[in-house]
Amino acid sequence: MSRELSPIDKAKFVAARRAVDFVEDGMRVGLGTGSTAAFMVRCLGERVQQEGLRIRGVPTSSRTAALAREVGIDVVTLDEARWLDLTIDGADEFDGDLNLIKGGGGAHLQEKIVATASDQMIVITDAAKEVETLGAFPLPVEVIRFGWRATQALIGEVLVGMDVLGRDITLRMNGDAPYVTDEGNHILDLHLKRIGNPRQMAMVLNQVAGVVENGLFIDICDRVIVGHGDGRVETR
Ligand code: ABF
Repeated sequence: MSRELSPIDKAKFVAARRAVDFVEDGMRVGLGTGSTAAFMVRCLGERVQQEGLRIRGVPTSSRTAALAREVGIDVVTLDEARWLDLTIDGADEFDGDLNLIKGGGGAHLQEKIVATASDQMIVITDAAKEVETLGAFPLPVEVIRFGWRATQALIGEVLVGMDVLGRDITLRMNGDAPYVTDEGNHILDLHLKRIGNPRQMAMVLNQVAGVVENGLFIDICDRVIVGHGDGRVETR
């Protein structure tokens, strides 16, 4: 799978392949969403097919569920698994404290539920995702559809007192229509540019009426595996 890849895809692939080494027979594994996680699912599928690895996979999105079934992974729901041994997922940004911004793929609600119902979370990324301070990537916030414009205004008000560089909030679109998540909600993207206090931001946002979940993963990630285009892999 790795021969004809572009440097960025090679970076994602080598990180994904390294993460799969942590999966042991009999594990219940959370399966992330995004292109890096897709490499991981395919690598896991190879181990299932070639080694007879016995795992139960809990997908974090409908897209991942389809791919996992395609490669022969035994897909179960989180309720059936009850608890997970390990979740492997991608990210949009990570900082020195291994705090993350996730949700560029529109699945951070289910991703956060799965990750927090796991003994361990491993994030797989390329080197471009490593930042000094979170926030350059727009922070996704999942909101219920009812009154989403009011929720947007309320979020704008709480941002006034926060340590950020930007305060634009946009409704994520899917073509000409608002994006709708697997749970039937909308996503607001917060263009904050720099989040001075991610821990505080994560708590404040989830207090706003209409907010379901934000894309800040604080104290959830245990290990980040960083891939490089030349095939090198680092662990944070
Ligand atoms: C998903 O992976 C999302 O949370 C995040 O936005 C995405 C990163 O995508 P990619 O691996 O394609 O860069 O888990």
